[in-house]
Amino acid sequence: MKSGAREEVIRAFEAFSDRAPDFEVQELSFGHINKTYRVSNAAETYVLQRVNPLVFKNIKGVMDNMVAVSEHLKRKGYPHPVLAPVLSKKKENLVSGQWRLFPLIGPAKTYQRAQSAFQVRAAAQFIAEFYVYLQDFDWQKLSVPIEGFLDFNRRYTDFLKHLEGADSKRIRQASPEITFLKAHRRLIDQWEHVLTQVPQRVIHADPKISNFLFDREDSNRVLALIDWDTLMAGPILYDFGDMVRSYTNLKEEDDPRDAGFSEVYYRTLEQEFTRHLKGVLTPIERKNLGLGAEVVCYIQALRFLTDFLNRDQYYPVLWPSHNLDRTKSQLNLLQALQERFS
Ligand code: GN1
Ligand code: MG
Repeated sequence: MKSGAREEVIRAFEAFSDRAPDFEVQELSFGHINKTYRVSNAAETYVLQRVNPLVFKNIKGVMDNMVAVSEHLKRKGYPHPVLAPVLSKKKENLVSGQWRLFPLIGPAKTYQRAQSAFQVRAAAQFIAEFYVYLQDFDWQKLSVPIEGFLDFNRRYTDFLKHLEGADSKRIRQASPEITFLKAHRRLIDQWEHVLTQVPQRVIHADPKISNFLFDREDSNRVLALIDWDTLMAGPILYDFGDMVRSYTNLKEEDDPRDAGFSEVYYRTLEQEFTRHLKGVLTPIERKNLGLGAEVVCYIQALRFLTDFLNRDQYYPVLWPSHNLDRTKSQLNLLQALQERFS
C-alpha cells in the first residue's frame, strides 16, 4: 500500500486527527499473515495492523470475538492487558474494513526461540491463567475466524490436491517430506478419534512464542498474550501442541537443520500446563497432550509443504525453499517427539 493511503487510514483515528498532524510510522516484522506498524504521535505509540482479507474472510467476526473476550476478561478483573481496539473517528473498530489500531503494550520484547526453562514456565502459566479466566465464557458465542482452520482431513485433502497440481521440480525437491507426511497420515485419524472425547473450549490457536510479549527487562515475565485473530472454539490440545511446536524448538521455525528439540522445555511445558489447569483438564485431555504436540507439528508441516507445492501463495517467503525449510523444521520436531514417546 502507498504511504499516502496508509496516512489517510491513520488520520481516520482520533489520536491522529488534523489537530495532531505529526506522526511516525515504522513497519514491524511481525507475523506471516497481517501487516503490522508502529505509529507514534507526540503523546502516544500505537500498533496499526492491516488484517489480510484473503486469509480472514470474516474480519468483523474476528473483531467481535476479540471485543467479546476483552470485555469478559476486563469484567472479571483479568490482571493483564487485553487487546482492545481504539475506535476510529466514526466510532468503529475497523477502518476500510481491514485496518485496526491498538495501544502499544510495553516496554516489551518478543522472541523467536525460548531462552530458558523459566521463560517456558512463565508462558505456560500465563496461558493457563488466560483459560481459567475464560472458563465461563460461552464459546458458542464466538464467530468462526477461518473456515476449516481445525479441519485436518480437509488440510490433508488440500495437500493431495496441490501435490497433484505441483510442478515436477518442487515434487522432486520435497520427495522425502511428501513420503513422510503420507506415511504418518494416521495421526489425523488418531486425533479425530480423541476429538470426539474432549470438550470444546475457547482456544487461542496460535500461541507461538512470538505471540507472547515479555517484559523488556525480564525475559521470564510475560506482559501479554497477543494476536487474538484465531480465538475460536476448539480443543485445548491444539494450543498445547502449538506451544510445544514453538517453545521446544531450539532453532527458528524455518531452520531445517536437525536436533533442535529441548526435552527439558517439553517437560516444563507439560508440567506447568497440567499443574495450572489441574481442575480444568479432563483425564482424556491430560492423556493426549503428547498427541496434540505431534499432530500440530504434523499439520504445520503439512501446511508449509502444501504452500511450497502451491508456489508459496499463503506464507510469504524470503528464499525459494523457505516453505520447504519450514516443513523440514516441523518434521524434525515431530521425529524428536516420536522418539520421545516410543
Ligand atoms: C501464521 O500470521 P501469524 O504468523 O500470526 C498462521 C498460523 C501458523 C503460523 C506459523 C491465520 O501465524 O496458523 O501457526 O503462521 N496464521 C494463519 O508460524 O494461518
Ligand atoms: Mg497468528
